[in-house]
Amino acid sequence: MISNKKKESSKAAILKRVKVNPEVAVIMGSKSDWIIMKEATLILKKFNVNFITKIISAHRTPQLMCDFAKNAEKKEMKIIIAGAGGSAHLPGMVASMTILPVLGVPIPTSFNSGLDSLLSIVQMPKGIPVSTFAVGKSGAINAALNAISILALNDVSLKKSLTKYREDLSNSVLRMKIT
Ligand code: AIR
Repeated sequence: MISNKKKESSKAAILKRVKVNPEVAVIMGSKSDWIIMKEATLILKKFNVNFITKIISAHRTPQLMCDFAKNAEKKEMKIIIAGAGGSAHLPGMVASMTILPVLGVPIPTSFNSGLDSLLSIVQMPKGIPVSTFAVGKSGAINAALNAISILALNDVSLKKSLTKYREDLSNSVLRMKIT
């Protein structure tokens, strides 16, 4: 027989664990992508969404990529944000090994400002989707906001925060003045 006190503490522990578990993974092909991908993490922090960050290169650490993608769901991840530049195969390859939503962020490169990254991520053949965002910081920010809107489907407080964020965005435009 478990006492009420014990019941309460085990309940609290489960709630705490659920809250602590990272729901979003922010992965990238190289440390050089961090300057862009950091923007996604700043948004996630702003909304109090727990996340992990990891450097995974599709062609330099293929085994790590497979292990990560195959275990992400078991680790209770809900969304993967993946940034890569050049021949940016990381988001597509990860998407091929998990049914979690993969949000791809094309990293700017010296080739046409990152057109190579954009096309590599956006041109997935049918069957394995990768949601693709703008090249660079806007893309990283929007990928995080999109992750939040997906999580908000089952999270009332996140939905409220997102609504407030949109209101603030509108107000910032209404306050704009041309002097
Ligand atoms: N990259 C790394 N492994 C696979 C890919 N596509 C990308 C990184 C980075 C670019 O190659 O995402 O944008 C250059 O990486 P580095 O390490 O040379 O700076």
